[in-house]
Amino acid sequence: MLDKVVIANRGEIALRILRACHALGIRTVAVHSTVDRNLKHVAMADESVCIGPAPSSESYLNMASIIAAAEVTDAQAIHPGYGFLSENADFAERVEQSGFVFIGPRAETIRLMGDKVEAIRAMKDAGVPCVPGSGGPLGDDNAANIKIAREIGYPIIVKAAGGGGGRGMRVVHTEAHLNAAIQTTKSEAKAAFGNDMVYMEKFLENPRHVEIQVLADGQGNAIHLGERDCSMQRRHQKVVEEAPAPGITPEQRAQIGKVCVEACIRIGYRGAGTFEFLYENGRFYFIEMNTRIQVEHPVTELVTGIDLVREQLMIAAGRKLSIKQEDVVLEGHAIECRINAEDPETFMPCPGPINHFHAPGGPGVRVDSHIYEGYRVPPNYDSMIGKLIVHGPDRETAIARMRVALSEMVVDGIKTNIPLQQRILSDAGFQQGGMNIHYLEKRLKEQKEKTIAIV
Ligand code: MV4
Repeated sequence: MLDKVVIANRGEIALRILRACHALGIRTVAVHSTVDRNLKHVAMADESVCIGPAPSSESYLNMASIIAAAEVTDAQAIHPGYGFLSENADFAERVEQSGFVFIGPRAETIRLMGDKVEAIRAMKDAGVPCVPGSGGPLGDDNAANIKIAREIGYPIIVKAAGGGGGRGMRVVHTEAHLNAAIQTTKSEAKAAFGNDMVYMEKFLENPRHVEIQVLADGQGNAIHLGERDCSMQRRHQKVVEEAPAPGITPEQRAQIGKVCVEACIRIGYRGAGTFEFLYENGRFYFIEMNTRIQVEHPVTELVTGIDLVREQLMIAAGRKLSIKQEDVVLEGHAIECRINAEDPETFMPCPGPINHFHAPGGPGVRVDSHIYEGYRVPPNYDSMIGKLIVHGPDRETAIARMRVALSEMVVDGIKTNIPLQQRILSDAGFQQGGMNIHYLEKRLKEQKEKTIAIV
């Protein structure tokens, strides 16, 4: 087993990784910025190293500082968590070249999945169903691009190969707007990602976001852990996630899961990974692969009973996967609400002091959070202060447990989105299940218009 791991992240995921390490008897090194010296996991870690000032560009994104921290503490491996350097192929490469284990896929795999055109090509070749599209980068020939779009059929979406997660895309409804949209997306992509390569897909108007969790050991073994529905989102930020996805049959799950597993084996995938699909009219369309542990991983953990971060550590230690596909049995239903330090109406971040904190509890309730009374949420990072995750024998029970848990939770001193989460959990559409990616934004717009009408 690994003996010492550097946790190259902060907040709830740093704490989550620390707990998984300690449960395996692995010592931990917390690396933190100056404003983060009071983080809960920093106090709990065996060692800690300050890696720079508050701006993440100088701390959590500072590759040299993080690798130096691994060197001075004589650690063996680096866990990047999510965000920050987690999907940076150059970082993974530098970590390995410095003699440490990067807890994630090979740098080459991260690079492949970071190029969305290449990722789609690789997945299509591996038999994964993709959105009808250009099947490659768009050239400068306007007439050729018009022809591609006609074949796909409008509306189409132009996406940057270097984008992902909702950055660098543009929907085109008619031929008259196509070439200008390609040019604009190209120049935005050049500025944002230093790469002006763009591609085209059929624009799916009302899909759901359904993603498949996989684990692979890079030694020829891979399994899938079913899917999560992440359609409840606002501006590409997920708000509520659940597993399993409402309405997906065991047969559909087994079929798409098998396809993902075969793709993992074919590309020599290693570690935890997520295949992101759009799901519309009963069909899955691959859009991207995430090569990291994700924020919403706990819902999969609760329905499968598998500790994903533990598995990441075991794989990084060179162990073969010990779980067989037939051992993966889904039980019940899990829901996660992201808890953010933000105004529940305006969504403005609200950093500040936590004067009072009561965590909910009871059967099937899990709180993944680093906050405590007296902690101050700094203004420098993402506003997520934790996740409330519940599990129950069925979706109705999970919803009931989440509503009670939200009502029990007290976070005083700052504004949080708990009131928003309560409204979502009480919403008829959410309760019905299977709403698409536009549902939450539509409901929020309706509510805002109503409020203005009253005032
Ligand atoms: C799409 C799409 C419709 N059709 N691609 C946005 C995030 C990025 N991962 C891909 N995204 C989309 N790609 C085609 N061909 C709609 C979206 C999309 C979306 C996807 C998942 C979750 C939320 C979303 C919100 C708006 C648009």
